[in-house]
Amino acid sequence: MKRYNPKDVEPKWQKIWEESQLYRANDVSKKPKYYALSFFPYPSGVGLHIGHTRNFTITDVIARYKRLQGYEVLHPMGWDSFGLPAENFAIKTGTPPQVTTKQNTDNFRAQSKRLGLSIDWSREFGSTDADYYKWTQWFFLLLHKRDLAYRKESLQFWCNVCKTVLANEQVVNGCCWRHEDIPVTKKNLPQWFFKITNYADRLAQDLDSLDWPEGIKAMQRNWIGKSTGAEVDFQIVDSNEKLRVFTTRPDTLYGATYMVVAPEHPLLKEITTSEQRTSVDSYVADAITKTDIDRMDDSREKTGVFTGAYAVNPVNKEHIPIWVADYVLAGYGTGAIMAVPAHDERDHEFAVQYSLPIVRVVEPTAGEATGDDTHKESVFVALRNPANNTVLVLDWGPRQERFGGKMLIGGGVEGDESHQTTAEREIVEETGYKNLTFVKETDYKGHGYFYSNTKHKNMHVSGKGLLFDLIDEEQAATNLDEGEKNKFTIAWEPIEKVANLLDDGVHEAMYRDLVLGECYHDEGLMVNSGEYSGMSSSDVREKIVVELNARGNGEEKINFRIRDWLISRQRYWGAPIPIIHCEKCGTVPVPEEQLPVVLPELEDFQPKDDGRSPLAHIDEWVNVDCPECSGPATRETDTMDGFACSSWYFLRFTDPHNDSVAFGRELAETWMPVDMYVGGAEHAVMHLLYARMWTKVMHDVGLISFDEPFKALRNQGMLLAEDGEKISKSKGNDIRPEEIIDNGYGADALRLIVLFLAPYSQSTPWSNEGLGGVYRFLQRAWTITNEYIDASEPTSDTQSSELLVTRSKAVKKVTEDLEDMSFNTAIAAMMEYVNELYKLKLNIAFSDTAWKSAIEALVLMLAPFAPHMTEELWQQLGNKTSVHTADWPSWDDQLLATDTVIVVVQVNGKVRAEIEIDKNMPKDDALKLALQNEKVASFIADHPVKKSIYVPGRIINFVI
Ligand code: ANZ
Ligand code: ZN
Ligand code: ZN
Repeated sequence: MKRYNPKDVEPKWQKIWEESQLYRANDVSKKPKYYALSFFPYPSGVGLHIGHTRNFTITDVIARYKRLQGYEVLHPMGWDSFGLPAENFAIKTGTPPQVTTKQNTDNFRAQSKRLGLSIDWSREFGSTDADYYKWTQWFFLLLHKRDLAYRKESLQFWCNVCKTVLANEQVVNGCCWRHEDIPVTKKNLPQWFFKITNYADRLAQDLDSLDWPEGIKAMQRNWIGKSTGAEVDFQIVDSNEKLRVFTTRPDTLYGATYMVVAPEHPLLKEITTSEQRTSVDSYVADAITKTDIDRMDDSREKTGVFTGAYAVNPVNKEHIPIWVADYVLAGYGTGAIMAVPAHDERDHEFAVQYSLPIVRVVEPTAGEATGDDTHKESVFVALRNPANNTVLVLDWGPRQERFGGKMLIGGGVEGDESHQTTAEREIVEETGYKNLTFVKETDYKGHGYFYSNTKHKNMHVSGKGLLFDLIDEEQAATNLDEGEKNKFTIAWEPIEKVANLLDDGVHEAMYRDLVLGECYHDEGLMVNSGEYSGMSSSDVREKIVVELNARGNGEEKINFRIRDWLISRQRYWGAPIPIIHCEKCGTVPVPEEQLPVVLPELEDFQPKDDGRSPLAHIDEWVNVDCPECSGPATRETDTMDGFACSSWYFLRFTDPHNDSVAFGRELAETWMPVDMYVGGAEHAVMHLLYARMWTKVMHDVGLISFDEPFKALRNQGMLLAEDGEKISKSKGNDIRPEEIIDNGYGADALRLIVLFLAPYSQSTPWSNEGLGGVYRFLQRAWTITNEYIDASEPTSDTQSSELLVTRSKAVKKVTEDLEDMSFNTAIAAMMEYVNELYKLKLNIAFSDTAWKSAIEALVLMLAPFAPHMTEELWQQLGNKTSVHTADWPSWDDQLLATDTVIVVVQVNGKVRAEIEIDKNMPKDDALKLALQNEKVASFIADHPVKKSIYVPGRIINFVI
């Protein structure tokens, strides 16, 4: 028998695949199409790292699995090769980026090939290839023609290390995204922008239709920041001017007790009274030197100055003071606000600071009034233990009909007791704690509407929130009867956790106010609001806007937080912006037939501090004739942000060699949108947003019929070093893919281990032991296949049904896991399958005819994961064509119609998943299986499991 030796097998098949162009995507195939794509990699000098390996392997397994299922698969690769690292390397060493980029991409390509990726290499290109960036420039001109690219002088984020401006998306916590410890500064420069704001609404809306991780969608929605509200005019007292504000809460107008304008507000000078002028002027002079980032920092103490002017609140005609304060930004909304200190945190802080009135207009409410509710006056009580900063939480079991779940202490007022007496009585009754001090109570009520299971009525409970502190932990016997006692359990929970634990909105709101000092921002019952009192805030919001509209005092308004995308970079290694500046004609686009504007070779890479690109210093490149008047003119010397180049590369892969158009429509329609896009989560609001915008532009221009580029997106988690640390070259804990291949484990074992370590989406430490384990598994699969081959041809006419059932079970499990991208459990199932085959081999001779399909299924299922080894085995099994063009095995449901049951899996009593298991599966196996479920695993995360309960055949509950 031949030994399994990846060093023989892998290079052999890589060569054969390359020569036969096995993975070439056929544009005119009749099969259904599938486009699998990994994020555009940046070919860095250090070569492919282990994170790339995980990313590329995930995409490759999917591509291979889809091929076996009969799809025509496009799985291309190219290089996002513009960017600062190559340029910085050139500054250090003098080696031009053109040279290092070529070396690095050669290296990346060779390393990718050694991983056995099923890539159609005929489609490879780099964003630095002139026949690619020619079309990037062409798109720039297209945007320019459609008024979607414009130049404007403005104050922009600037990184002093990168020596270039940055887009808002590239500023992370006030620092450059490449240098997370270098705060950005601002520079006033003329800059090129793409008008992404024109697409804000669609970019937010269309997220709904995408099969993307919810976290990424939420980050995009947040970044776009769609905010629906109203603009409202406030008449300024003794003036003809009106002050217009943007508010998301017109329903809180009765609670607006003062107004604030930004220091840059155009009306400020005019409305400031002479008495207040000096203090306003000095405040403004100070405020405008601060960055918006500082001004948005909520941990900063609020400052401001009274302008001396008043405005009229349009709903109640009250005169309210107008202040200037830097927490209001000039660039958002109208640059002025109505302040509602009872319901907005920033306004609240400011009002407390300057003793401005605070008027509550919304009372916390949960559930909805039905009209026939029975009212009961009640209390909501937070009992705090100052000795260890915990608060008592009652758990009433699963929440139903808006009742139950985790709540504070609560209860009904009896007779004419005060809320405080009620609260004290309830605490002792329900918990036994008796030595308490009263701390405070709310001056408003909360409202809960729910259906009472015991009273069989719709209930409305309303009452104050109260806070008590425990003096000591002495407990009296609770005087609950047995029936009532068992209805709930009590637990002391850490103060910072309680708000998120509480299942009832009113309890949560009371807790946030009493213990955390937070405002109430949600919907509720209107109070102190004239004719609107007693209505729900959401109804009032609509009514007030209608009314303001009718009186000409305001209107509905949608605002977006996103700003236009700044794409100019004052750096060399990017695609030149195809624009010429002429004194006579102004901004002139380079005529299309003159594209590409080739990036000239350079000798001095040093960026200058004058805020201009090194290109600005090459006179013979800069000076050109104006394409319109032929007079003297100069080229634009800014280059495009690399994110422009990666905003359409996925389209170019569909038609990579076209030199008359960026891509042919028919080919784009054939392959696009990308069916599965895989990469890290760090591009949530950069690349993924920009690419969506470009796709929408191309759609609107009529170049393509779809307007979203990536149908499904998945993020792989990070691979960490064996000790759980982040991998970095400087720490010396690097894991090099090529070393693992060279050490004799081979690419197949490497591919298996990066998928086997954890669910693909989770971060996980590397494991050398795990690598050994998957290698041994491959050896066992190899050996049993060879034992089968070496045994003579099947002779008997027996067909073991046990073998057939085992095979069917494994195929079903692996197929379902692959559909869910649950690669680690698919591998575990194949390991299990191999173990079972070894056991069956003891009793069932290889002459049994069922062995053929059992062994073939093993090889086929392993093929996407271990493409080299399985190709070799497939050939040894006597096949003349590639295993990678074979058919995915199927299973026989009839064979499996046995004894399985659906078991509900709970975490802390909440249903999180359902799993299908063998009726007679022992407890430990059932628990293990439940823990492998991705949903369950995500809820448990790294909390220790305190207790596992198994009600056979029905429920599993993990207590964490
Ligand atoms: C009254 C109010 C009551 C508000 C309330 C909020 C809660 P988003 O959701 O981010 O769009 N605002 C408006 N313009 C502002 C500016 N230029 N600088 C700082 N704050 C500004 O935020 C909109 C809310 O932020 C607006 O709604 C306004 O405060 C404030 F219970 O108006 B609101
Ligand atoms: Zn930087
Ligand atoms: Zn001209």
